[in-house]
Amino acid sequence: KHLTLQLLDCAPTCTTLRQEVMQGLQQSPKTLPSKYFYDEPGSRLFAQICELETYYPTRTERRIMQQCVGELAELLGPDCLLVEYGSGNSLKTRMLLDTLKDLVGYIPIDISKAYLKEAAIALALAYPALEVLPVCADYTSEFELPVPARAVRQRIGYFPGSTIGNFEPMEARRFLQQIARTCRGGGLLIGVDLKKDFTVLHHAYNDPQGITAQFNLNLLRRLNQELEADFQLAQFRHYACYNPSEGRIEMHLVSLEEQVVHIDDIEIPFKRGESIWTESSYKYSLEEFARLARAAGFRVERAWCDEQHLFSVQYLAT
Ligand code: AVJ
Repeated sequence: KHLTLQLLDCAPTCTTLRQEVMQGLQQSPKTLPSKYFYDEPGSRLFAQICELETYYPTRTERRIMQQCVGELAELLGPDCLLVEYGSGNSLKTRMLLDTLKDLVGYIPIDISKAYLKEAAIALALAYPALEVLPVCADYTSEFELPVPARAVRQRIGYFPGSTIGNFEPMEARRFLQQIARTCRGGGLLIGVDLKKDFTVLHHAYNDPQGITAQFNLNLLRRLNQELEADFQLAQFRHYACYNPSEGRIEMHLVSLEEQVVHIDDIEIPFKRGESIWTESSYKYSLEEFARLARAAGFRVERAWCDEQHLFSVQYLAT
């Protein structure tokens, strides 16, 4: 049986990528937006990270979801529209699709078009009664949500994986405010990684198989491919460490030599040991996150944790 899905395409253009990359690499310190990790190979590498023994967030979140999904279904009631920010392979989402009552539809939003298409088709085949309305977009930009055929009682945002940690706290608040506007009358189910022993954090971002390093370096490969840049991948090294005073993992690509990289006609000089800051991953205490959620116009209705308090899944009501 074959199936066609209408995909709403608001993907960032090559021009946007070029502008944001140029801007980041001409700053000091040099930065690149972490959302650009997720081209198709990047999304695949991220899915591999999620299966790593050292990467505790995914399996811990999955375990918490198993515990709380029944209670959540009672809390939310029927006829919800589920809107997922950064849906990736939608694997965790299946727990919600299996349990929420009379779901009106599912809107997976992702920045990687090819990966989104594949995931949305797999999902539509597995859930033939569900209306799946994929949107390819940078979800921090302005875009319209598609309207499902059936009437919606409330919109429920879904933002798992602690991707909220990739935002600077100020931007996190602004983004949560945007979701609160979109889901007014409903709420947001969000995964939030918690502050913990920094050696656990360190190993989660420095796996012995080097998958996280590949994921980080893939960004440079992508810029070579899409912007015809000339990064030599062997001249950069993955570096990740926990910054305890800022409460965040910082991920960098460190230049092993003094070198010059070209994009268009622009020369980007690197000193030996100079880094490109590619990602921050903020960790919150439950209190810190509750403050952030309230500042964004939500109230924490429920917060579920694993026994070791590694990770939390929270339902925020508008
Ligand atoms: C999915 C963005 C939350 O920060 O832990 C995994 C991404 N980066 N390993 C995270 C990531 C390096 C991940 N997020």
